[in-house]
Amino acid sequence: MGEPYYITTAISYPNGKPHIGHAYEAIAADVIARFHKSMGRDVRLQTGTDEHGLKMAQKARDMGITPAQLSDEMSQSFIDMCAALDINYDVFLRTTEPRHHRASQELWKRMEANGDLYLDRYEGWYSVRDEAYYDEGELVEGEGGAKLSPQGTPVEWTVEESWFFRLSKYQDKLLALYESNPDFIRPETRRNEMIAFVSQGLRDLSISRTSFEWGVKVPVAADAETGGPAHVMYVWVDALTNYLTGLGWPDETDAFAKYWPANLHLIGKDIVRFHTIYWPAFLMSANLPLPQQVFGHGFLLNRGQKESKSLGNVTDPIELAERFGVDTLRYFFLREVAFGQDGSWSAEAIVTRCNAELANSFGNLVQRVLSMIFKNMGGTLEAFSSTGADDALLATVRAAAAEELPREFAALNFSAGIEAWMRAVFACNAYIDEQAPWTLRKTDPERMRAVLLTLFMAIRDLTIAIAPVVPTAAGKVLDQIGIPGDQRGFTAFAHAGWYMERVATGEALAQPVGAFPRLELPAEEG
Ligand code: ME8
Repeated sequence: MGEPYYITTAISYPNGKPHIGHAYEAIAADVIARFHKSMGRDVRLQTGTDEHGLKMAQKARDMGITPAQLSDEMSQSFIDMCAALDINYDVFLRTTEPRHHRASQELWKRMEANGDLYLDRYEGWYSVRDEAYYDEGELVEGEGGAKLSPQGTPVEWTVEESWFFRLSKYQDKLLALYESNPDFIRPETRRNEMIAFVSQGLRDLSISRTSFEWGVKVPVAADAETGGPAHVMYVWVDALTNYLTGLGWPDETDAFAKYWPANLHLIGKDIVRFHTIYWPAFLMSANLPLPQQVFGHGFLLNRGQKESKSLGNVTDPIELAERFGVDTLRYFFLREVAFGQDGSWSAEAIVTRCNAELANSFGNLVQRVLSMIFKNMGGTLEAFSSTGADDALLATVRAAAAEELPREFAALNFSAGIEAWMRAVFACNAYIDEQAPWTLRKTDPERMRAVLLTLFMAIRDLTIAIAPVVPTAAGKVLDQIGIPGDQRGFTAFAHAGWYMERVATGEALAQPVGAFPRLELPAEEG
C-alpha cells in the first residue's frame, strides 16, 4: 500500500435534503480521493452528517418530530445522495453515534486538562442558521434595520451560563502557523481573510449551551462543577471532532496512526473560520497534530443566484444526476468552476459543455477509433512501426495525461487539469483528420493499422487520466479496450514497457459501445 492520504468533507446539517452545494463538495472530494488512489496512495475519504445543535432541534420541533427522528430520516438522504453521485467514501460518520460522543468528551477533557476551559456567562449574538457567535462589529444591517450575521442570517441576543475555551491564548500560535505553513489555508483569499481576522484579536469562545439538550453532554466532572443546569457542547466542538472519531480516536487505532493528521479538510468558504481558527486551536490545546491543509471551495449558484426555498429554485442533486448522468454532472462541476471560486450552473451550460467536450470531442474519438479497429482489423492489436507523427502525438498525450493533468489535480486546479487533457483530445482529433485512416484502408492498410494503434494508446492514456472525474464511463472504455484492473491508474504510466504491452498481446477488442452519450435539452429550457 502506498503513502496514506486522508481527505474529509464537511459533515452536513441534515435539517433538510441535500442541495446542490452538498453534491458539489462531495463530488470534488471524491475526485480528489480517486485521483490520489490512482496515483498509488492509500486513500481514506470521510463524509457524514452533523446532527446536533439548535438548528436541528428547532427544525424537528417545527416538524413535530424528535431531533433523533429528523436526523435518522435526513441523514439517509445524504447517504442516498452519495450513492447516486458515485461517491466512494470509506466512512460515513453520524455525530449521534455513541463513539462520537465519547471522542468529543475526550477532546473536551484534554482541553480542560490543559487549563483552557473556564466557566462564565455568555452575552452576545448568535445565529442559529450558521450555528455561530458573532461580535457586534461583524454584524450587518438588513431590511428594516434588522441585525444580520456577515452571512446574512438572523442573529439573536443570547445570555447564558457557558463554558469558555481560551481561544485568545492561541492567537499568536495561529498566526505563527499560517506564517510558517502558507498552504495551511487555501485558496489565498481565504488565507488573507483569516490572517486579518485573527490579527484583530481573538475573544474566548463559548463552547457549551444550557438552553437546550440536543447535543453531546459535557463530561460529568465538568458538569458537576457548575451545580446548575446540564451543559451540552456547542455544536461546532463536537462537529469538528468528527474528523478524529472516524479514525477510531481516542483509541490507539491503526487507522489513527496511519491517517492522522489529515491531508485535506475540504469545506465551503462559509466555514473556513471554524476549520482554520477553532479547530487548530482545539487540537493544539489537546496536544494533537494539525491537519495539513484546509481548502475553502466556492459556492455553486443557479444561473448566478443562490438557491433558496423562497426563490423556488432549489435543485435536487439526485434528480440532476438522473437527468444528465452522473459522470456528466461530475465533469461539468470540475471543468466549469475554477476551484476555490464561486461557480454557476444551468441546464444549458451542462448540455453545451458536456456535449462539446465529452460527447463530441472525446466520446466520438473513442467510438470512431474503436469501431475502425473492430471493423478493419477484426479488433486485433499487434505491434507496429511508428512514424514521427505518431510519436509526436503520443508524446503530447503522454505529457497531458501523465504530467500536466496530475500536476494540476494535485494542486486542486481541476479546470486547468481538464483543459490540458482537452488539448490532448483536440490533438488526437487533428491527427485523425490529417492521417485519414478511412482513406488509408484502401491505399495503405499497414499504415492504417499504425494510425489506429497509435490512437488506441492515446485513448488508453486519456481515459486513465480522466477516470477520477468520470469513473463509470472511463471504466466502460477501459473494459472495452481490455485494460486489466491493476493497470488503470496513473501508476501504470510509470511502468516501463507497459506502453506497448497491451498492443503486443494480439488480443481482440470487444465491439465498442458508446460511453459518452449526447444530451438533449428539454424544449422548455432551450
Ligand atoms: O456547514 N455551494 O453544514 P452545511 C457549495 N455542519 N457549497 C456549499 C453551498 C453552496 N451553495 N452551500 C453549502 C455545515 N455548502 C456544518 C459543517 S464540518 C465539521 C460542519 C457547503 O450542511 C458548506 O460550505 O450547512 C459546507 O462545506 C457543506 O456544504 C455543508 O454545509
